[in-house]
Amino acid sequence: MAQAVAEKVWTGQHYIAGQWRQPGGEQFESLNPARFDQVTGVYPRGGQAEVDAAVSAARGAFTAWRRTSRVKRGELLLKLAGLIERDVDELARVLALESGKIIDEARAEVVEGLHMVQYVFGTSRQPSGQVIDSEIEAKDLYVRRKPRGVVAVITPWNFPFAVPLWMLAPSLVEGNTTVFKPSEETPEIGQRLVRLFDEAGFPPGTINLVHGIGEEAGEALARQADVDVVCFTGSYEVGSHIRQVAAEHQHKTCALEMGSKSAVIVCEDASLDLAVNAALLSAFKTTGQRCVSAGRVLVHRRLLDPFSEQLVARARQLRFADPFASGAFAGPLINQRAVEKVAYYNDLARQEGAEVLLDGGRMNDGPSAAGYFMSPFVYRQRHAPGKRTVREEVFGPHLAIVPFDNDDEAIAIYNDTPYGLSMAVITEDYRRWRLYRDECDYGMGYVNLPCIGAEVHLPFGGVKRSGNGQPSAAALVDAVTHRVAFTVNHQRGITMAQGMSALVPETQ
Ligand code: UN1
Repeated sequence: MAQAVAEKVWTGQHYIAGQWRQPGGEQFESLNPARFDQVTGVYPRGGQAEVDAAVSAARGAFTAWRRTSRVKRGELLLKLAGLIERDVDELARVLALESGKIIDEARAEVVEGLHMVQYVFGTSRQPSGQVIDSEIEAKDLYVRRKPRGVVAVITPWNFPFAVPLWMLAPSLVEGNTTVFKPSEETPEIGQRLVRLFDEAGFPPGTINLVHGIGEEAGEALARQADVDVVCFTGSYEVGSHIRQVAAEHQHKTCALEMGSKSAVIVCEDASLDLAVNAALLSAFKTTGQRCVSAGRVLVHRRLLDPFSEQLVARARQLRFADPFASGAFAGPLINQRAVEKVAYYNDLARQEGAEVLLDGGRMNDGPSAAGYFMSPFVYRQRHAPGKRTVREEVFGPHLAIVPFDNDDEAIAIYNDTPYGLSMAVITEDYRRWRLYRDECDYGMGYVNLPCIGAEVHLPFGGVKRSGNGQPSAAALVDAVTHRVAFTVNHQRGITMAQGMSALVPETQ
């Protein structure tokens, strides 16, 4: 067992039906990825029994919650926003310690979560439907969104505060009740968030928390028959499994955000400085561990040499260090499995004949050796059939520079992966970016920016293996509600639409 962190080790509890519960039984530890000899907390390892209890609590709370005024539900979110604002520093500290995200980024993530809560509060006095004219003058047609019921929220460690709020806040304001299973890598920040929901006064059962391992608690939650919607962000492998599990029940729907091989595309007329900055931020911020991180930068052959030179020179200077160290650009990877995966792809790039420009890898010197630190690996590689490193997701500081000769080729290369999440095009030509906008497969597109950094009042999701057509953040409302149609007649007799006769023969 690893050594305890000097300050107090956190202890986890489930939160079910408004009660904090600490059952005996198996537990799991969470480690500090920057100092993996430090245990940050110990958490109960939830399974079927806890999931069943949490889903039943959510079901029990549903009727009263959906009958509560939408405006009142929104007001609780306003309260929650105030509490997040009060605790920004402490939340950022917990997030950085547990996930390895540098403190500046951890803070930005807490702010992103806060923005989501503020945005959703703002929707609570917005229309929740439409009134539409009928072809019959005496009728009014209404469309109204209704909550689906119990929403399962299964979230990743790389955005352990903002992503749960993308899902929880819209679900709750629309009148659903929720069961939240945070990643086992980042249970503490998930629990801190639920403590704030509790403090804000959300009624018992509206939000429930079950800690546990993905294959156990996560699986049980996705499979639970009384769950209506599964919201999931994570890998394609787990997401596609969840999709199959959800399909076992007729009523269950899911909103999935999964892997990517996102890219920055540097056109021949690009501003070189801007292109290099955008590529560095896209590839190496968050140590390449955003779903939207760029694993590829496609570069017009005319700029290939100066771009590669500048990028490598600048990448060499980036400091991957403890999240609390001043001047850190990014922190460690999340765990040993992640380190092995990145090392595997670095080797594979060599085997596939890449020209390695910056030979990164595990950092074994000084304090870095005590954490999951890796430095950037940058290589040039032609796009060709069978080359895996330019198509598969790596989720770490591993960047392919891929040359192209014209826009059509760049678009073909960009689209030749199983994914479609995020794309940035760097160009000074307004005609050109429109072509990329329309021809590339993605969910989030950018011009003259990195391919990371979306704001919460946009839809967030992807196509192909990156999503299932149900984006999150501002668009999640579509996944957690259904739209009912309602027709009201204001005359005493009945007139049917489409010219159909409403005459019913009298009995003789
Ligand atoms: C993720 O990529 O896992 O767009 C979430 C961004 C952030 C969210 C990223 N707002 O980079």
